[in-house]
Amino acid sequence: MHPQSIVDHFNVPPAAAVALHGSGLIHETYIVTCDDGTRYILQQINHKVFRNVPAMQENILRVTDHLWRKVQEEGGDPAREVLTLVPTTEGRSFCRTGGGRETFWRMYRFIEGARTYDAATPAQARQAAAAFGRFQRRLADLPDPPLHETIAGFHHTPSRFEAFMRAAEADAAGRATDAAAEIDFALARQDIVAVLEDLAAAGDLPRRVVHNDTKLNNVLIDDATGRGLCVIDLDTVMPGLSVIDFGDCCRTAAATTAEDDPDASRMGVDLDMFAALAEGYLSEARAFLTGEEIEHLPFAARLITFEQGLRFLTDWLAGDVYYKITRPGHNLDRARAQFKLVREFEDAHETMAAIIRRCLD
Ligand code: ADP
Ligand code: GN1
Ligand code: MG
Repeated sequence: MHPQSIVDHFNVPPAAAVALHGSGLIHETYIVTCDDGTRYILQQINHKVFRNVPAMQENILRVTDHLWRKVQEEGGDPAREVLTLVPTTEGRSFCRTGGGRETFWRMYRFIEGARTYDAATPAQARQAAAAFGRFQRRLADLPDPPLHETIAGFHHTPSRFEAFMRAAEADAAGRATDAAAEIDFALARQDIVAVLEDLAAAGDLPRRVVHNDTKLNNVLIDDATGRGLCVIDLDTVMPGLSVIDFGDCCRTAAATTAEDDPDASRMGVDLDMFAALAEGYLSEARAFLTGEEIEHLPFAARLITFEQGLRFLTDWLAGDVYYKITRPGHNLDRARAQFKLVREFEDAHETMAAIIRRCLD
């Protein structure tokens, strides 16, 4: 199904142009420019990954409605600070096409005068982390019922570890030998996989409404003010651990190179960036975080990076079935870069803990 023909299913003026946009690994994102100059984001939803599209869209509607009210109460501009879904001509939050191959699509209003960054300055990193903290704060009183779990066990690291073990055992693509060093690296860290889940199960870490995909490029930064304007990519917003949001932001923003750098030796921790992220996140979140959550912020950066490395390695072993790739060996490069970052987070643990303490003074 061609994206241009999908635009007609949504309640927008006729479209003059549709162009691919963004660097996400799951969906296809397009910018739609209409004859009257208004712009929209059109996304083909990957429904192999998100198997219950109506439930996901229901979550997004509830979350954006709630955020809209919060931003209004705080005197902000909800049209720029909150994503707005565009309804279809039938008044639905997504469109489904039939035929031989079923496809699912949704549309958002384009937020003008802002952009996302794959790599940032410390000031932008501080703003992005503050935006994620604010996002958690504003959703703390989302009324019941709980949001749907859009991907089961999404950040349940023990399950991710089991999936990795099964993939290594099955060796479906005959690649395990090429990844022997990475498999050993992962097996040597089995003892960390359940740390946060055990604390959550014991009631020592609360489950909150969190974002769960806090890559730096999931915050729009305002061109004019440099402020972290709007948190986007809401597919995985659901109950989870606050510290994982902080950690995943560090995984991308405090890294010295891209998550898929083919030269893993370039990967390291930028402690100035880490300090900026900690300051930004805690400026919003320290008011509601428990002592146990604050204490686990540095460890969460390591754990979510390890989990991400496991997921890339699992996909490499399975034959590249989940993440988009643009070159042979892409997922193995990603796993290597993530595991190098895990090692660097391990070495920097005490310094990171001291930075967090300094932010609280
Ligand atoms: P993915 O899941 O593929 O990462 P995103 O929802 O993050 O998809 O969108 C991809 C990119 O499109 C973002 O990084 C951002 O640059 C841009 N984008 C998404 N939504 C909007 C919006 N409402 N306004 C402006 N730009 C947007
Ligand atoms: C995927 O769609 P995108 O690129 O924002 C993935 C995240 C990973 C990320 C790694 C639903 O996110 O969990 O952290 O790639 N999303 C899903 O870049 O699996
Ligand atoms: Mg994104």
